[in-house]
Amino acid sequence: MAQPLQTIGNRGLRAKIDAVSRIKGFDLLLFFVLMMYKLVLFDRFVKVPNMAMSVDDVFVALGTLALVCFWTLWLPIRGRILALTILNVVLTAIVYSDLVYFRYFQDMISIPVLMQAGQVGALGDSIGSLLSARDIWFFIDWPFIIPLVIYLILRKREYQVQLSFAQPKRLRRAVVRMSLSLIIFATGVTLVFVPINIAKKTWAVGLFVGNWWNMSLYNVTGVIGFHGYDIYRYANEHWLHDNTIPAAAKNEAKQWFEERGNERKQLESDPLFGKYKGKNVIMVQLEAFQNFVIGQKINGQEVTPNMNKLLGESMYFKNFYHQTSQGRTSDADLAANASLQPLMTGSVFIRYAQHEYDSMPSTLKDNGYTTSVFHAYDGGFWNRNAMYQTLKYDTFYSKKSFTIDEPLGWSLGDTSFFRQSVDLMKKQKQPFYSFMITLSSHHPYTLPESYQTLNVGSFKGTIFGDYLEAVHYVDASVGKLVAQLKEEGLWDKSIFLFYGDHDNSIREWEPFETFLGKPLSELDRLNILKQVPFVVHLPNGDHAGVYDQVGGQLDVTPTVLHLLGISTADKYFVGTPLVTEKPLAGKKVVLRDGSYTDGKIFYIPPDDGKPEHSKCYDVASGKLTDVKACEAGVDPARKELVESDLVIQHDLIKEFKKK
Ligand code: GP9
Ligand code: MN
Repeated sequence: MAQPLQTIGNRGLRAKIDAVSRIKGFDLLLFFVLMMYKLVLFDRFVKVPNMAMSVDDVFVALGTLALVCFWTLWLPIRGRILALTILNVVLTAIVYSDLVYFRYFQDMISIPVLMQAGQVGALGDSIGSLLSARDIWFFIDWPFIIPLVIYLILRKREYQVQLSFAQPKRLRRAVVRMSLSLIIFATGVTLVFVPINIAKKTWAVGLFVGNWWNMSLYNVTGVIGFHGYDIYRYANEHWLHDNTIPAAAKNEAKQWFEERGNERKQLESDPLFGKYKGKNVIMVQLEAFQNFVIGQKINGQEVTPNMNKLLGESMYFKNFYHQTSQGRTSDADLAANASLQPLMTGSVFIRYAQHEYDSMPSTLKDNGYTTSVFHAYDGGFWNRNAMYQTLKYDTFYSKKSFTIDEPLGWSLGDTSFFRQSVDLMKKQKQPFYSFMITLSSHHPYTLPESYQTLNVGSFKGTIFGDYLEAVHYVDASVGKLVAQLKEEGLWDKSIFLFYGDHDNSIREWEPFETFLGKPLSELDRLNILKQVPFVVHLPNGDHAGVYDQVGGQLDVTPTVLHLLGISTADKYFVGTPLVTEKPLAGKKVVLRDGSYTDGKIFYIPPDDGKPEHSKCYDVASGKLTDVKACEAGVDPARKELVESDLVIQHDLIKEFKKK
């Protein structure tokens, strides 16, 4: 009897499927091909500049896939097909979630992000706009492989026959499968770890210690490798080590912070405490802006003419230090807004964004302020999306909030950045706290020819000359910012302040000496490297002048809150207010490496840890002096670092506040 056409067709298809599925290792091959295609697709879609997939990245991606699937060979054929399909679905979901998250946050999803309530949820309303029709390419295989797998699994009998081979054959097959799985595992390890180790030793030195952006990790590890590393990183920091600390250590930390709080409490009787109650706070963190350029001229031209003018009506702290470590910009931000010492390794923004902190934005928010932070770069950089939520800003205006109408360097030119930021802040409910982080003067400082308006003479074309040009441009941008704040009527309603985040990483001293016209001693060099300007403009130009008392970034928040009359006695801050009628006696600035200065002496700890190799400078003469003159301050400086680290790493602020 003639069979219906359809059945014949089905039979033909079935026969083909069966034939293909009998090709040894076809399922594994298919898994690799499909997943590689999706990983390449992810890379194409995120398209981070200078991070396109290289040959090494392809090896790493293949290696991570091998490590994810090698164990499926232990399973009988049907189990293996099912496991590979589940892996495909799960990995596709992870890769695609990363893509959607990246489109909003310019970052990868990490464990701290998943644990941070609201971070992924923040996508909520925007989710529609984050999906694109071309995303269908990630799922294009599912309508084929899922029914195929169901079909193959249902064809139980066929496979039962395959599996009912005689006992010795079974053993042999098991041995073959185990060996194959071992080979795949070993290949995976090699493909992943060889290129990563080479990168770690060459162009990505320090990436895994002081990493600055999950995308930079992704650039070396790929998507799957990133998540593997992220799990390891989190487990290592939170579970693998015994993180409990003795109650006595906690009490000591609490006591230390309480004593600091008391010092600030004493200053509440100062006449300046609360003198500017209710004023807006507009604060600028300037990229790589060092103090040595302030007031300097080159070939008769002022390097920072606008700032020099502003200094005439502002408080200028000329012995002010940045206190940053490996976390660079993010460390400066932490120091200035949370008044805690950055960690020795890595960035607190990345490592401990899920912990609790007292901060300028959270304190001001509690006091009725609208709080925002502005930075025209990818929001995921330095893990800002997560950290700014932790610090309790109302709004983070990252690159996507700005129109790139003045493309410059990494992103948007500071002039336009300031203009657009003020346009946003002027609409806010007052009083407000607005924190702006600039970017145009970022290493390597090269500006287009048309932006080079300073005659740097013999420095032309050198990194030092480019730095001076960049600083000159930033100065002009600050000048325009001040003019706009005046036009908008915000100038005298606000405390305006700025400081530099860290040094410019130029380590040849010859151009500095030529520029400053004098040889530089070790102490001079240290001061040049560590000092950044700190300028506070108070309404009506009150208290303008040059102040030589020492201070550092950790003092910024206590200073602002002091002027606004908000007590910080019970806050877990390290710093003390700098703008007081009488400077705090015995004030010391402690730098991350354990060096400290009180303005009279400058202590430098020994490189090799041997106390006899430490150095003590007499600041007035610039000469080395007896180490004994510095001794008394060494332990207190170390203690400040230890207690600050303890509080950050063990989330003690949360614990202390519960009690
Ligand atoms: C980028 C900017 C630069 O967002 O903060 O950071 P840096 O490299 O100076 O630490
Ligand atoms: Mn920086």
